[in-house]
Amino acid sequence: MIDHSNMRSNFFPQVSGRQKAAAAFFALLLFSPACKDNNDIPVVDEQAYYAGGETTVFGEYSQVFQQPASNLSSQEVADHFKADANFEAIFVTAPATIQGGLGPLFNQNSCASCHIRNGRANFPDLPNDQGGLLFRLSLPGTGSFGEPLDIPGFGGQLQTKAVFGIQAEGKVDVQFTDEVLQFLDGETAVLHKPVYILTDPYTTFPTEGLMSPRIAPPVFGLGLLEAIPESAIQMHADENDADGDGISGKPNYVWDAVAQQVALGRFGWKAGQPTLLQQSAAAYNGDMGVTTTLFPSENCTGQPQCDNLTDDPEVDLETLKSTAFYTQSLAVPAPRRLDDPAVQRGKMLFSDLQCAACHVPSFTTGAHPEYGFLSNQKIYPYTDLLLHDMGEGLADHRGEFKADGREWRTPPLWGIGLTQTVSGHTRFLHDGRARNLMEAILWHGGEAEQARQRVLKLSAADRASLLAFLQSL
Ligand code: HEC
Ligand code: HEC
Ligand SMILES: [Ca+2]
Ligand SMILES: [Ca+2]
Ligand SMILES: [Ca+2]
Repeated sequence: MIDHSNMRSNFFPQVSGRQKAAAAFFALLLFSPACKDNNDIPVVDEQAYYAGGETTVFGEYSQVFQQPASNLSSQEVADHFKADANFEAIFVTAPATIQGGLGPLFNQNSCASCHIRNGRANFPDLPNDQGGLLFRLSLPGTGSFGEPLDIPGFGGQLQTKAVFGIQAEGKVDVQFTDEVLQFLDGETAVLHKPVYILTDPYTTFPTEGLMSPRIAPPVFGLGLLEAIPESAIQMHADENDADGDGISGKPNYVWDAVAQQVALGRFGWKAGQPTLLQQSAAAYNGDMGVTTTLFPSENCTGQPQCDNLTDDPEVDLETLKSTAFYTQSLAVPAPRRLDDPAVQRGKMLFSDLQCAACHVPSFTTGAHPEYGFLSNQKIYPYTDLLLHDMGEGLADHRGEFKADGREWRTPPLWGIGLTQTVSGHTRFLHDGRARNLMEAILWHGGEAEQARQRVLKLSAADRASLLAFLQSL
């Protein structure tokens, strides 16, 4: 649960104009070379402290991803805390008067047990693993809307747990191979490449079956991402790389089960979900075995071990909407130390190295269809919400609507510097393979290969500055 002591403070970083000028002067003095546009004294964009616009909260503590947006009305605050209880609610096997309906197949029994403190899940090799790494499944090919094809007997997701009397679908073992990389200055980094092996399948798993590993990502700020106008996202798309910079982001278009039509995908590591309502309903169904009005069939329909009946929704529409509201009404944490010379240097490198071409620093939200507090906010998410070919090293070789087996959605970077504080680990990327921020960068390939090559050529001081910038977010 949320601990409300001491952290709803709304302090604005106390930096005097003179301190800022001094910091800027030092930045210039110490770090002049290389950056093209370094002739001006770097100016701190004060507005960038409000990474989530008026929703922003300030502070650096382990519950900082669990705060309600700062601009909620008192009614919305009350709704948020009701929604918080849904996100935390632990489901149990039916029949039960409250929170019944877990399974028959599931990965976890509550939203919060994967999205721990609303941050990212632990990788399975960490001691307190709670199953927050799950596997999407499909057969090669696509359905009529471009959706992945279910595997008979397994569906679209591997559930590693089951209620009494039913067999879990299987388990996954992970093994690593190491690759050593060298920076131009001779320093080395080791990339830890996971290989996943399905074990104990309850029935034969087809040899052509595809598996895509996905770690639970942070869930704050998502209402704001939902409110970015589609046209603003499309503006950054450049599917055929017309401008020749080597980067060709493309939007995903996915099935919207409420609107019954194709819609822009925004959520999930391949942007496979169009709205937070649908993402939440899919999570209830796939991750917890809990049916809703949106997805009323149990996740093991079609399996010989299930009754194949469509039962009453185990969560009603009001609760589903409320759970989605939780992820819509969380605050974005403010960046820190933006006036630190190393952070400023890192920020310049971030754009010079081409990171900002995909991790687009800023957007202004449009009118959110339901919640005014998300509308017209200048935000700093560092994502374009587009799909990019990230090369063979990160490929899962499994498509999802318009995303192919090498493409991933640029993840937002806001709050990434708080990962250690919130989660007690620093595992990154779609399956949590990277053990720190530098490894995450060095895994980049494909459209980001040029950016990666530039990072390998940086001096140790510049590498530290780039990391200092990421840590400030
Ligand atoms: C078994 C672990 C697990 C459980 C339980 C779980 N999630 Fe997730 N969640 C994930 C994973 C993994 C992803 C990424 C999915 C993908 O890429 O397809 C995700 C993605 C999301 C996202 C999208 C985040 C983004 O940045 O795009 C939201 C929102 C979300 N989950 C909400 C929920 C809610 C609400 C619940 C409970 C009803 C829930 N989750 C339960 C693992 C879990
Ligand atoms: C071509 C687009 C592109 C470029 C250029 C790019 N990134 Fe990324 N970045 C991505 C995508 C896509 C992912 C997710 C990949 C995955 O999870 O497999 C990612 C992931 C990350 C992550 C991990 C995020 C998380 O939530 O786990 C960090 C950190 C990051 N990028 C930083 C950088 C930095 C620093 C640079 C510049 C040196 C950069 N990126 C350049 C697209 C890009
Ligand atoms: Ca159920
Ligand atoms: Ca399944
Ligand atoms: Ca381009």
